[in-house]
Amino acid sequence: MSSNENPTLSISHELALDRDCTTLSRHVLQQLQSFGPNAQDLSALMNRIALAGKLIARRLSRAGLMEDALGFTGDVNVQGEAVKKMDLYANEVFISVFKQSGLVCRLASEEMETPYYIPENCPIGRYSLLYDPIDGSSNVDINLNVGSIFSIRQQTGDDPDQTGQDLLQDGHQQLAAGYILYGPSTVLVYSIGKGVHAFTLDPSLGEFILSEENIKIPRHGPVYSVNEGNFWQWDDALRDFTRYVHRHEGYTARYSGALVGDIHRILFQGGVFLYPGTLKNSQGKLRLLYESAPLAYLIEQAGGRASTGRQTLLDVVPTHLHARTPLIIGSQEDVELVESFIEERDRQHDEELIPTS
Ligand code: AHM
Ligand code: MG
Repeated sequence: MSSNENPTLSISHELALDRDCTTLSRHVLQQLQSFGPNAQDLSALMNRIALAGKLIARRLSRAGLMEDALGFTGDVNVQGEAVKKMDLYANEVFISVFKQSGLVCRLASEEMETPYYIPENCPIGRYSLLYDPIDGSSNVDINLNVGSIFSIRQQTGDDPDQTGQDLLQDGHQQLAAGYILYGPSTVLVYSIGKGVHAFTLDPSLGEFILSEENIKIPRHGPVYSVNEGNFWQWDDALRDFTRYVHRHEGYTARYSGALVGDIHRILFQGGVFLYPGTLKNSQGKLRLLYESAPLAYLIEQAGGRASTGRQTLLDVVPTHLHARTPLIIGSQEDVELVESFIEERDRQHDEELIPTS
């Protein structure tokens, strides 16, 4: 070392450089400690998801200046919801990115009634990508945060009528899951069953760079995140929980209208997100395969809990591709608190049913 070199400075430079070099694909390989074919596949799949995220982030960042980027298409999707131009664009981005990958045989999303097959990838690929291309679409036209949610599953059976029947399995079958949050910066959070890690898009490099490794959700947090406008439509247990947080110090409400943003906050700060069943939709609004299950996988990997209120969310087997479930997700203690209100009301209900002699 020359006499004018500062050792502390050079160590911190080295660390910074090392961090700058931890790209998503390298991280996947490091996590799996392998360069074998499966590890290469997962690394390539994550790389493709990252590319889709970059393309969507680019369009979102300029949407207000473009003709035809914002607003509705005039169509209604399989869920009966009005489709936005960004929904359609993002859905097509994922398809086109994976068409070229050679790895994914089919894609299933919120915007398509049945899975989209890429026959030329099927003999070798046999991975399925399930995704919500733009989650929180109501935020798009007002320049607030939105997200994409993704889940990768290995195709285990044949699907002769191409309706995705073999995808109707529980959430433990996911190989990888995560989300991309399009906020002040674009952040990709993922898990391949080895912890939860966040990458921030560095626009000058055009790369997602590791920004937070092994994220652990606090066991308890102050946030409760729910659309309280639906209070009148909830059952008593959910009203009991809401009254509880209103009457106890230490809780604060946060609800952005985009699940990904709300979950991101809870992942880092702790708390609970709820989308329970309502009078209009007994199973709530959120779809299991490409919204709730991937987020449940991620939150469990971070040490949290996800539940329908009566069942661990990852245990739920959907009855159809676009099946919905109530979702209660976040810090272990806060989810358990909500579950305790449900259990108590169920107990009272059972007691009422017992005939008195
Ligand atoms: P989307 O995927 O069609 O945008 O719907 C899902 C979104 C979630 O991001 C969000 O938590 C929820 O819908 C908000 O719904 P509501 O307006 O009923 O509170
Ligand atoms: Mg959604």
